[in-house]
Amino acid sequence: MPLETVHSVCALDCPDACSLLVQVDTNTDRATRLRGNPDHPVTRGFLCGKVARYLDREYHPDRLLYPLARSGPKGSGAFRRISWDEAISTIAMRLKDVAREFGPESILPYSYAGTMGMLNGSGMDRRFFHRLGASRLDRTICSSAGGAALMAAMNTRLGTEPEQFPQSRLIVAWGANILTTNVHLWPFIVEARRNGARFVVIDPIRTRTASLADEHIPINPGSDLALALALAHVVFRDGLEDRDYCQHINDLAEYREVAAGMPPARASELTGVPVETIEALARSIATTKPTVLRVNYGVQRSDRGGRAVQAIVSLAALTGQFRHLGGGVNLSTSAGFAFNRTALARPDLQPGPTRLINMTQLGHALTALDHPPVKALVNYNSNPAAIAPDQALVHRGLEREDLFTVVLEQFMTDTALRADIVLPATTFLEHTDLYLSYGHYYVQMARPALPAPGEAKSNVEVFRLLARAMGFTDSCFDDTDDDMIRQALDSPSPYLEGITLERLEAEHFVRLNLGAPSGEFLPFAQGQFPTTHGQFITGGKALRYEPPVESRFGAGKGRYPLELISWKNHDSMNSTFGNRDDVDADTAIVILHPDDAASRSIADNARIRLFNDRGSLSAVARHDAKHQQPGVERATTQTGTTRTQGSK
Ligand SMILES: Nc1nc2c(c(=O)[nH]1)N[C@H]1C(S)=C(S)[C@@H](COP(=O)(O)OP(=O)(O)OC[C@H]3O[C@@H](n4cnc5c(=O)[nH]c(N)nc54)[C@H](O)[C@@H]3O)O[C@H]1N2
Ligand SMILES: Nc1nc2c(c(=O)[nH]1)N[C@H]1C(S)=C(S)[C@@H](COP(=O)(O)OP(=O)(O)OC[C@H]3O[C@@H](n4cnc5c(=O)[nH]c(N)nc54)[C@H](O)[C@@H]3O)O[C@H]1N2
Ligand code: SF4
Ligand SMILES: [Mo]
Repeated sequence: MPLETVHSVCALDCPDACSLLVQVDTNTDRATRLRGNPDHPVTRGFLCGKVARYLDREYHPDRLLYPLARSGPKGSGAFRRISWDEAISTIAMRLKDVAREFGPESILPYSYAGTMGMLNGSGMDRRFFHRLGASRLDRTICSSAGGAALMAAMNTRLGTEPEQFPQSRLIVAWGANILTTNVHLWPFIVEARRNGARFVVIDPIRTRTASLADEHIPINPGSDLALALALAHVVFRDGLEDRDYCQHINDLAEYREVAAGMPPARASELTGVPVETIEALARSIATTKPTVLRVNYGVQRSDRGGRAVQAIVSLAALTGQFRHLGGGVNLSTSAGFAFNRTALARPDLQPGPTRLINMTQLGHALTALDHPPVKALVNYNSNPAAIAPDQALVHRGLEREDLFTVVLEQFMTDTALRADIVLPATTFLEHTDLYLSYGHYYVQMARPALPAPGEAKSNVEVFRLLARAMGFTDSCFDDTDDDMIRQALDSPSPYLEGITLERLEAEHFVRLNLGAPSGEFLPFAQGQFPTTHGQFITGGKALRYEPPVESRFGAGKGRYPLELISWKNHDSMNSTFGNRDDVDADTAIVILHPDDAASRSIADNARIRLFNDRGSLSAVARHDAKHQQPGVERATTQTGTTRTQGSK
């Protein structure tokens, strides 16, 4: 069997952005093996469990192969095969009609990070919708609060390199389930611990990461801001701050004042963390150099979660951790990838100002928005019927007979099922793209390793075809994939200097030009934050703690007694892989403490209904005293495919 090895990149929404090797049988053009590329300095040749089996998804018999048009009532699943010509001309005609009658803002694109590829995720699609004058989508569903926190504190989104973690002496995973969502950081943590580092996890749940820590600090959900302030309180009170480094903090006096208002005893009541634990952790962070705080997106998913992140990042400034290799904070590295997004997305093509619709409010947008109403939805790289909040309302909107919905998909998702036209999409193994990472500092590019099955096309190609059918003659719609990669790399940022398509093609991954070799990037050692005064901003008074409204201490307290955490499923990626049997088997499980179960007479494995004012969820109850605190429930819900639709 003649074999060839092709380089690729995992495009899933994951900080690791793994470098991949695909072994292809050149007689059949079929992949025979998929593995991690051992040469990548961060992802180092192993894969997570999800993608180790990606070829099962690639060759799954349920892959969409041909364009489909709805042939029954909305959502009934009745479709007929149509040609690409018919699909494209129908879509163009309907979009033109809708634009003529209701204005182009009645058309809404809906996409997120099904692929992290720049061309297929924020390239030709953006050009198309800008030129059309469609409503713009505010892509808020995941990381906006945390991103805003980094911007407020440092005016950039940079984080400690994974390669530096072995030098850390104290690693705090704060709302970060590393073994499940960012597994390539783990070997660096193992190395650090071998060198004597302590590993502490702050998480309401005893996750698999927490159970392997030196110390797990369970915390009440949404109370991290109180903990972070109490830690600062102890540091100030005991004079443990890094005085020299504090010169780089813009609002130090205000920060001290706010922290003074959160003594450990008060924080202990709010967070459930014992006073002694708070005192010890504060001392340990202040006196252990270097300490690195790995914060992930768990923390920012509650009221004032952004401020909680800002308070956590502030601890690193207060204790001078930014000075040291192996110190600081790692939430995101994405600002390193200063691609020329204007050239990619061409916002200048917009005919004028257009409205912005928050993607988390899709249900409202589809059912209540007026002037103009949303009359056409073009969905790609996302599965809103499964992942968008207020799901019942989203489904009601998607099922409107007068809504024209186009879905570009690899599988018949819950969203595709409710479409008028479904277009078969390529996977990242089948198209060209350029990749950033939000967990390391290597730019990557991938060429198709495998042929597209059936008549599947890349998003880039589909939006090119649609642009032509709409009569858009701007030359940017003729750009090839390579043209677009060159345009994206043509950036004024020094980080991208010297990084060309040719280099990416030859080297597959290229380190950003950060002015320091791997493991030595220390941008804030002398302050020099890209803020107005070059100083770090804690937020001062804005860090005031208020319990989340729906938490046990919030304004709505007592209304509902339990707090629910929807953490990430180990075996799937948001709703992707939801069609796998083993993932499905683990779907819609609510894990609760036996005390909470007993007081409600809920037996282990009983089918239960979980509800609040917004909706309800049918799930199987599991008792767990080892990993669970009383009062905190944990749900894994997939609802990824037709098989599991409606379970949330
Ligand atoms: N296997 C797998 N990997 C993934 C994904 C997936 O679906 N599956 N999704 C990807 C995506 S899109 C993202 S955004 C990342 C997310 O990656 P993470 O942020 O690491 O994942 P989460 O499970 O959302 O949250 C992390 C931890 O925060 C905890 N947590 C929840 N609320 C709080 C709180 O109030 N305070 C504290 N301290 N902790 C809290 C949760 O119990 C969880 O263990 O993962 C990416 N990787
Ligand atoms: N139930 C549930 N809801 C969630 C989450 C969860 O874990 N569970 N996570 C939350 C978070 S943190 C996030 S970031 C969002 C994520 O929400 P989404 O970004 O919608 O993520 P997925 O559910 O994985 O859906 C991505 C879809 O894109 C498709 N896709 C992948 N590549 C391509 C491509 O190249 N072209 C086209 N046309 N399609 C492609 C995949 O087949 C998949 O159906 O969801 C949020 N909501
Ligand atoms: S999902 Fe993340 S860890 Fe898994 S292969 Fe992709 S980039 Fe790597
Ligand atoms: Mo996310």
